Amino acid sequence: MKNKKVYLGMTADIMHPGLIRIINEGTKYGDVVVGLLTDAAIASHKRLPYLTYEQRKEVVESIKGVSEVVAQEEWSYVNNLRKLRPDYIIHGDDWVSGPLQKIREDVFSVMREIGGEVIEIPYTQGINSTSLDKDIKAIGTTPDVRLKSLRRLINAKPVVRILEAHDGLCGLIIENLELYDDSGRKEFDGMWSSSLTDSTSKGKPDIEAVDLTTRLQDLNNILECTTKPIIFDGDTGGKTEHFAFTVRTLERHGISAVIIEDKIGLKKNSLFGTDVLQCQDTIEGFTEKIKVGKSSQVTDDFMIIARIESLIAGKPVSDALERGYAYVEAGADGIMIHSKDKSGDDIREFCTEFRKRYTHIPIVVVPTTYDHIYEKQLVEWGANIVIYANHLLRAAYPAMRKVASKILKYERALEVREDCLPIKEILELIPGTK
Ligand code: SPV
Ligand code: MG
Repeated sequence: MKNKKVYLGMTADIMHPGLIRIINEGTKYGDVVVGLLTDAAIASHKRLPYLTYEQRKEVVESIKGVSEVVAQEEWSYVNNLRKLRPDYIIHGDDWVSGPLQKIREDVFSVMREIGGEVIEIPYTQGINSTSLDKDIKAIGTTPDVRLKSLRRLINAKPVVRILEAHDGLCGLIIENLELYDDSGRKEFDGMWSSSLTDSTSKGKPDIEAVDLTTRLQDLNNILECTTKPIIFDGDTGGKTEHFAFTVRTLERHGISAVIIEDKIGLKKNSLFGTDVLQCQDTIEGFTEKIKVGKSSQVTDDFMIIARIESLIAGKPVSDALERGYAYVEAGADGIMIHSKDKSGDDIREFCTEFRKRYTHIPIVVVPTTYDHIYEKQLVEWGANIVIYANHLLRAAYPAMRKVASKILKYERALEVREDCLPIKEILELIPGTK
């Protein structure tokens, strides 16, 4: 007689005795089939696992008692259970209450439908993926793991949400902030190292006057206290010959991507649009820069993203598309389309057209002026990465100015007490301060 089939769903990022116990329990009932959650399934509800799917699969396949590993492509068990029709599913009893309750209800109903049984075993207190998740964060990351994580996120999530960071504190907000609502868990996926905010925070104009070495010093503070991926604003990329070195330097630091814009001459911030002289490079000139960059990178995972400034320069969407196609053909790993138009119409038109030709090349958008458009809409148009390019600095400056003016006005600090983080909280903000 055929053995009974036992289904176990797991992430298996970190092996711990709780998982081994559940597998051992499973073997008592039949052949254990592990439904290993893919990156995409996990990213919909939790941070991306440390190990890739293939790495986790290799580990789980080698565990005694595991007969087979199959991919579970969704957070919900339902589709796999219907497909595999196991006799049993085993799960820790931690799902009886809390956020997994709905998952449990669905599992019970499918198992009833297919005539199987749900077995709940006592949850292993103290050792579970969530508590280990915190420990692994404390260990930090390596440049290699961080660098790779952006491509993994693009593949795993409908939208990769990036926020500007110009110092370690911004980095910590982006690293740690999470929000739960009806749609599940939300977080920022990574950081944008912006030329505008990097320059402004140093009291310098955004004209490539702050050199790479200086920008890397501050970026290093962010790297020290975070693990999420970083996209570096490379301005024009500088001279083509210099860009080759920039790429290697960024890679060595574990930066995931550089975005360079197709402008030449003295760079001015794009949001000036045609109010200042902005000179676009020729297609030939810029594709050459992309090619040189691509041939100088050491890893396979680093991304060079080409930023199209046609709309900023007042040119039509057709010009932007022509450039986009040429940049992709030259080897760009993604396209950033920028605009200062408030409607978002030109971005929608570009994305929709571009997607007809290239279904998978990542599109990056920066909704600074068209800020009424929701991420969901941007994704529907075809965007993969949304960068909130300057918001933390724009938030900090008025808050600091307000406090400074009030102290001047009242000639004491009592009136700003409410505007400031309480002393107790600032002392507790960074672990290890006490
Ligand atoms: C930056 O953040 O520096 C950018 C985006 O390049 S923008 O300021 O809109 O040009
Ligand atoms: Mg910039």
